[in-house]
Amino acid sequence: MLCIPFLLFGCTSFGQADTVISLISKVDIAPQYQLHDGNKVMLMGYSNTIGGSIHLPSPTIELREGDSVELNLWNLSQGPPHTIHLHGLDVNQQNDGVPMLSFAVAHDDTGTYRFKVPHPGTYVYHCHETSVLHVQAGMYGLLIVRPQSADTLTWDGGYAFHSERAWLLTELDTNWHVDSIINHTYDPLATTHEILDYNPQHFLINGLSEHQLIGNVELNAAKDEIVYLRLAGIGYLGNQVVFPPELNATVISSDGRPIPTALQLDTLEIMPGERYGVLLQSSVDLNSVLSVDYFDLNTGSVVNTQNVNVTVEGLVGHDELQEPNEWTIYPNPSTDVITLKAPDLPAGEYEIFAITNSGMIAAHQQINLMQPKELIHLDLSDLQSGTYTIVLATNKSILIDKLILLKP
Ligand SMILES: [Cu+2]
Repeated sequence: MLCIPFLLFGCTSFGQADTVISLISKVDIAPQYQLHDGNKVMLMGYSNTIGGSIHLPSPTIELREGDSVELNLWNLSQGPPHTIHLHGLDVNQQNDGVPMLSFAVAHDDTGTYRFKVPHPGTYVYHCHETSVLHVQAGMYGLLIVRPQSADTLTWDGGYAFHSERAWLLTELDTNWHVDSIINHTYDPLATTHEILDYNPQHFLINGLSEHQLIGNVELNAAKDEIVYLRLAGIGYLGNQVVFPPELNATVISSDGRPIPTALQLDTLEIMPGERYGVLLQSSVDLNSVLSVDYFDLNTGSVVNTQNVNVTVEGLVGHDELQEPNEWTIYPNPSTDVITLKAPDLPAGEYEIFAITNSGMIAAHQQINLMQPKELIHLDLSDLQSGTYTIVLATNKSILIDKLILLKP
């Protein structure tokens, strides 16, 4: 393999990967990360840049199914070695970031993980070196894999959605975020590490808590808008998410895999390291609260609850494409073939779906619009009578409407 010395990363091969991502592991030398009570703590984390401060969580890695990836790590954290473990992603052992089974990157050194992205879903990445300490220190982030076909689908042949949110749940114990721990000297035998009891005082969603959630971590949607909520737990407590019943929360995936039968529920339990995909859709206006409990894994007792504001108002738009009112489906009700007319639709690749009330895809067709103003036809003669949601999607946008199918 051609290997060219590169300014930032010692050795980078060009032309091999569809996606190249570079992370730098860093450490704070003074408290910088601000908590809800105004106090600041020191972090150890990953960043995209040499300068600037470290954030919780570390940057989200976004990948596309099937792409070949080069993930570079440059360790600038002054002390211990680090890795990037791709939690839940099926890559080979050499590239999975478990130090004893692959490699670790020493201070001032670089390393590259190479893999082909196996499956769409929600994952987490974190350091696997002295991981109890380094994960709490801040070395974690979300990893999201989207399917090849469309950004508005959970996976090929899966569920269509209008918008998505991703929430990473964890805690923070300020006693672990002090100089002697965050800037600890590397000791391969770990004899000098004295791990304190874990008594977190901060209960985080995407690194924020309490009033910090307002305006940052909220669920604002329109009526009938389908929201795909990606949830992941990376703390040392369990989480229980309680949804307002009006959101019709439906769990469709677990740990990055579709579950065989979608599960409608109001309460979802998430254990450390687990990930879930949940579809939310309200048919009524709503001003409510979604709560996240943090509970002790030994005793089961709830230690803290964080509340996320939920607002549903307005109508779900056809607003991502122009001239929404021009989008029509006819005939409606229909008996078999429907015609979609959207005069201002640009030429290009489209996907059409007919989705049942329970969220399953009943019909799916790929369309290549050669010119604007072309009519799109969809044969639904194999489907049973009922109400369907018709979705027209591109990589970036989505049109959605209800159709009634009445069989003779
Ligand atoms: Cu580490």
